Amino acid sequence: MNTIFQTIKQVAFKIDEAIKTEDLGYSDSENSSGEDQLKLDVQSDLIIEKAFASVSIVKNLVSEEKEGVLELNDSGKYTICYDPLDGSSLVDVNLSVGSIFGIYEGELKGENLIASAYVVYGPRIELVIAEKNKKPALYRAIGSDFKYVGEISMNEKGKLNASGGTQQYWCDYHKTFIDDLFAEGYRLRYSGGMVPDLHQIMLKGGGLFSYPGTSDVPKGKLRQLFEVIPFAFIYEQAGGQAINNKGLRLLELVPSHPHDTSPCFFGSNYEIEAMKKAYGIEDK
Ligand code: FBP
Repeated sequence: MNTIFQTIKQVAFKIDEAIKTEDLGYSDSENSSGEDQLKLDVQSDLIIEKAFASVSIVKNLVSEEKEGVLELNDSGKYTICYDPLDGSSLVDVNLSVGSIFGIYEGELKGENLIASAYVVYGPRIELVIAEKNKKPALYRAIGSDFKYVGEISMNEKGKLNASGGTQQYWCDYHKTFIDDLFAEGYRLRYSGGMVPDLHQIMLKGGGLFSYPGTSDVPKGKLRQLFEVIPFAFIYEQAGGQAINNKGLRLLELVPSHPHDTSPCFFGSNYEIEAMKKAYGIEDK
């Protein structure tokens, strides 16, 4: 597994370099969700593909930017599902973005995720790695390497609220739930970049990130294999929770298509229990 994490560290520096130097324009291609691809999306995807091509324990790669499965090594053990540059549309306004990696063994579903990692490209490059039975580990790029900073642990209750989804299409009880959090004194922290938003909530001790199903996008926007499940693993390892609009743990999701999305709620225990109450979800 260490070879995979080392490769992610190498990739992080290359993508950071590309962000700082490359053309921010659109390519003439679309990703499999029909979204116009930035040249940086395509470039970041290629950087990751090239870097893992020689990592023999990696059997397959599945990218948010591409349709289908890229087979690398027959004798490999793991499939890496990744979002090469999440929030890429924020680069041209100089906001933080990220890369997300989910490492699966066997069928691509939540319970088969065995480790995950993400990189934040912000004022500094930071990396978070999560493995089973360990608190997530935070690393920071110093010079040409990553230095271990420490473990990440969430409090029972936080102060930050990142509420995604188009508000005019929120259902009433979701609106009431979010308004009640603000009435309790929560502060709004939503940049439009899932990686920096979830990173901030975890490092600042807790709160809630939500991207619900809405009347215009009932299944939510964020992708299960590349975005939602890898972060659910990290949040649970840090002592938080991660569920969908029905109260199902996001780590129990079984996507029927690699690009399936899901409504998602990530947070410390107090906020997730408050969400369940607002949604009328009883604990089984
Ligand atoms: P991409 O993976 O296509 O970049 O989209 C994901 C994302 O940008 C998340 O990072 C973010 O949380 C969300 O979409 C923002 O959505 P919206 O623009 O609807 O607030």
